[in-house]
Amino acid sequence: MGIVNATPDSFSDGGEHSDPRRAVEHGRRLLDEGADILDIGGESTRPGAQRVPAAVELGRVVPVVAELAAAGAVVSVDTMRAEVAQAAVGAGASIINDVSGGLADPAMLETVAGLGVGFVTMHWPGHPGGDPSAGYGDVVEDVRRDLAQRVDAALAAGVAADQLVVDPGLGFSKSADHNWTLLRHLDAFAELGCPLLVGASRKRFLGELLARDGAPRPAKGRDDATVALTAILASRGVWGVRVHNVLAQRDAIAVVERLDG
Ligand code: PMM
Repeated sequence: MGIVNATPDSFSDGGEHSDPRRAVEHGRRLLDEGADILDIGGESTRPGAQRVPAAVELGRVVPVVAELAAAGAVVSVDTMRAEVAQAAVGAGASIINDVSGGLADPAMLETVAGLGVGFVTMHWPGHPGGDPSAGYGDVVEDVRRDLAQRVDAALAAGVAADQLVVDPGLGFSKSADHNWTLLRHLDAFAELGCPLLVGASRKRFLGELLARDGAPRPAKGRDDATVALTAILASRGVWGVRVHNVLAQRDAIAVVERLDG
């Protein structure tokens, strides 16, 4: 899943693709590099980001979805708003990727169910309207339990079981240690019975791992570490990785597929 951030303030590539034309160009490049899905977002979720009005998010996302879907891409839209999900699917999107797992907008699950599209339910206790100070006992068990509840809520709202994907939400209300613990225990999520998506690309915990003299490695210097993780995740049977640099991940996945046969 290649990331197309149509926002001026995302943490690793914010601003580069905020003009819809440039976001479309970027999406086409990721398709050429072998992306199976393009994930288009019009609202940054980085720590401290302000929410943007729905009209602004719609204006950023819909034209980019329309062009990339018309170009043959499978398009996912990274949104917490039912209204944006509806318009994006009208423009050709076939997956809604909601970092709040349907909690930020009470209309989201019913909307997705009615649209009959895929739904990525991500774990984020500090979502807008959630508890930003939520702590963990056992992070793996807590995330597994919360995701199980989100899956149950989606099914109860009428989302088809085969349309659901779960994501542990690395970095969302989680420390670097939490992220590493979750990555070490991804098998705990298998019992949810849904494909697993993981978004580690260029995240801060990789910058902290690669820090020099106490200074985290800047976001664009984190791609090699992202590729290393992608290879491991692919060999553990993860369904998808949400990444900025598609070509390098594709190469890693080709190696794993050839080796594991
Ligand atoms: N991470 C970000 C945004 N959306 N969606 C899913 N499903 N999983 C993630 O880990 C995730 C996400 C933040 O990263 P970005 O600002 O580079 O898009």
